[in-house]
Amino acid sequence: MPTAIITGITGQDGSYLAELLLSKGYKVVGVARRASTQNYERINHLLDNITVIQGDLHDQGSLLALMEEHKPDEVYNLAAQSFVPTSWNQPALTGDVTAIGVTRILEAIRYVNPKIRFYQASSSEMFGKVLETPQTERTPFYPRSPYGVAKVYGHYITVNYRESFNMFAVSGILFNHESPRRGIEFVTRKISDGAARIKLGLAAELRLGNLDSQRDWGFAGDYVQAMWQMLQQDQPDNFVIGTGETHSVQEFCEIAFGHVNLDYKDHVKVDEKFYRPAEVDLLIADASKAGRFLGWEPTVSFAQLVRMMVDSDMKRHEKLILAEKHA
Ligand code: NDP
Ligand code: GDR
Repeated sequence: MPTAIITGITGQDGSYLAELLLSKGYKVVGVARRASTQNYERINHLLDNITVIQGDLHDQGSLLALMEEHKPDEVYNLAAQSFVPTSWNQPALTGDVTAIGVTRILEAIRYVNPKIRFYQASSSEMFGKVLETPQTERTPFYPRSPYGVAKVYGHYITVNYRESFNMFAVSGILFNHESPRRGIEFVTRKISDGAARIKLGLAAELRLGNLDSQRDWGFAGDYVQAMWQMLQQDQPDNFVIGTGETHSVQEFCEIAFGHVNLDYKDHVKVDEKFYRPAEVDLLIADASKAGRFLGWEPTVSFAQLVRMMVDSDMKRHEKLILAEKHA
């Protein structure tokens, strides 16, 4: 039975990847940082089948101990300070976790067993102010936030350990991927949750920032499949993963509100508070290399994704309302 370590197990992707690896017969060890209150909402349903260990990307010793104790075959580094706006408020912390944290894991692997296969969660935010459209593995980077800058470091240190120490270290350059488990502050989930709350009379308006930015949005469940496939190749490499379609935040609003028979124009208010110091205007992936080498392709369309998220938030709020009534 192969063993996989997943950092960021409590996050959106961690939970989907754990489900996938369990279905493939892996022993799954998740790394979670210590908090005064446990935040295992996304993995509660998996706790009987996975091992969760305390560890932190700030702490080299905890990562070394992890590799020594669990002797993984594969390590997926999904942990990061991943919210772009926070990276302007906490740029040094973002650099320490999202950039240097990658080096700490690579060092732990190198010292304990350099044969361990390593996946780094790189990001389309590295393309930032894009120098080419669509973006491929060869498009130069131009990050626009401390988060994007940190991810560029994480990407290159992964490539560097591959080239310096002959390690099986891959960088998956994933475009935005969403799901009902997406963190509530990211724009897609903020909209699906907002539309549901407004529909159910729990809120009157939804305040958003730039409605014109365009993203290549896919379903997280599809994207964790690509992560696993990258580690099953004969050679370590970099792969772009995305749908090849781009849509604006406004289009997301139109479909989300339309799905519950509302017009977003009646409820969405633009609030400059949510504008960013430097914006990424347009991202669109050319994932043809992943298609050729991994046989990967997305299975959920943009409209299906939006409706899936709104349906899930409607159900969640309806349940909460019912529970309150019976309390
Ligand atoms: P989330 O923000 O949902 O999850 C991030 C995870 O990292 C959480 O489990 C968080 O723990 C953990 N974490 C944060 N800081 C530390 C730390 N110091 N030590 C250990 N763990 C830590 O992100 P996603 O699941 O959406 O994304 C997974 C990875 O993929 C991230 O690296 C992200 O940057 C990257 N990525 C995401 C994309 C997307 O569209 N979702 C696209 C491209 C890349 P806690 O729960 O305690 O906060
Ligand atoms: P992003 O995701 O920055 O692309 O990073 P996010 O959903 O935060 O923003 C997408 C776009 O929507 C615009 N926007 C708003 N964003 C938020 N969060 N809140 C708002 O109210 C709002 N209004 C408009 C933003 O300006 C932006 O243009 C995500 C993260 O998961 C990263 O970790 C990951 O690497 C990239 O996707 C790929």
